[in-house]
Amino acid sequence: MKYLTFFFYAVLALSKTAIGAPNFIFILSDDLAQGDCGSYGQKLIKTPNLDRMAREGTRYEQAYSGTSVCAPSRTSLMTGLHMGHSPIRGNRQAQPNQEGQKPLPDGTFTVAKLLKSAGYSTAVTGKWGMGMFDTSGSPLNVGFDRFFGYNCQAHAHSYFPTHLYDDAKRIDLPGNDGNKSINGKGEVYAQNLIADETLKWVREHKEKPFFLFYAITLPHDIHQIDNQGIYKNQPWTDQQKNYAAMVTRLDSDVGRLLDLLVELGIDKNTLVMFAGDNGSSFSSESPVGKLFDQTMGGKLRGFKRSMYEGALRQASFAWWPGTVPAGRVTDEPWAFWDFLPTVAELSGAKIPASVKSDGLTLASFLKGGSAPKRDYFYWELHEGTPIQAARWDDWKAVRNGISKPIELYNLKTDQSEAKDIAKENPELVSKAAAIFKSARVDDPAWPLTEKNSKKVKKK
Ligand SMILES: [Ca+2]
Repeated sequence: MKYLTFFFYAVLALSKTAIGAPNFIFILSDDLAQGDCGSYGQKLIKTPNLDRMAREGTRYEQAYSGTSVCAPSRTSLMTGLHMGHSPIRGNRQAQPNQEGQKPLPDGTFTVAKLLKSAGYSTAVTGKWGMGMFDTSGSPLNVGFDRFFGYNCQAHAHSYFPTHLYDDAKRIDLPGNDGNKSINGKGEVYAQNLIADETLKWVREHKEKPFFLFYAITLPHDIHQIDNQGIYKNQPWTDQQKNYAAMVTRLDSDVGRLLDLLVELGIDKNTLVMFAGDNGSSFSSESPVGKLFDQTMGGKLRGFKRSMYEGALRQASFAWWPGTVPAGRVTDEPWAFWDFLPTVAELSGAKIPASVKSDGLTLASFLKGGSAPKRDYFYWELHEGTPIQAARWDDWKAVRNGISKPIELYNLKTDQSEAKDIAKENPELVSKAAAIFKSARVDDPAWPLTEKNSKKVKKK
């Protein structure tokens, strides 16, 4: 009888999910530069586990984020929408001096909802930034069963915060000062706790399909670390040492998760994707950007909050032993809004007919095939004057404000976007202008005018 009961529940558990449906983990790092990782050429900062992902999996030279700051980039990843259709197109506090960003609107469809509908367990750990718990954008209202970490981006500026959230419940960390300067200190380094809770959740959910969105805040500003580790005695500033130690901690926490998947025997049934959420927060001339050569010798132009490749191209890997080819490096492009249709295909979960994703499935590309063909990629960003970018084939167009001229670059011959060839190519500029118009729907919250300009703090 006992066995019959077990069998009954086992069948019930499997009935909503296809047998053998893979687990999905998306690890998102915050403000990591492509050039911070060893497999992209970094010499001073050690990233052995990300290097392992590249060696045992596939490394992407042209993986594009949703846009070039946190909240909208994450929105694109979660919703399958590019910035022309995204409900969030810039970082914005919901209320001044309160925790939480402008929330995802009621009814927003997400990767978590999709997979939950197919019987997956779902969790997000780390930093959210798409709505506090009492709003429509709460992670617990958009398809996640489990939350642990920071809800608010501003709160996440402290790595020794006075509190975190366990689901929607505030947990106090009384030994921490919550100081948002490099001098912050305390008893609990938030990422250590977040990493432990993340691994615990995976361990508890190993038996049936799960989706984990692991949004690690490192190495985002403010640059605080509990231990400078192997960089302690380097002749660098504390900010440089802390930054390097944060990238290496991010790396070792990725390693802990990969090791756990192997230990639990679920590595061959788990797709792990890794990417930064936007480019470096440092210019190439800043002490951190320069010391660590984040632009890889000037290979990529621009950083966070711009529309150039250094802001949009991320360090990115896919790891799924036996399914994703080992050691492959590809420069075929893809973007965050492809993640939703990709997991739909790989899991067999059905996207409702009313939901239109801007993305294309990467299922075959991940397994060694070619990237899907598309008409264009589109980005915009509302931080001060709204800015736009588009890419089709090897052409890249950037407009740094509605009244600014459209710049045009050929990424094949000019990856660093050094030579604006708009004047010589009026027909391509016209094409870019048409994309800048047709790729987007107007949203009163994100008007494409220069009137809502405000000064944005630059590092
Ligand atoms: Ca970020």
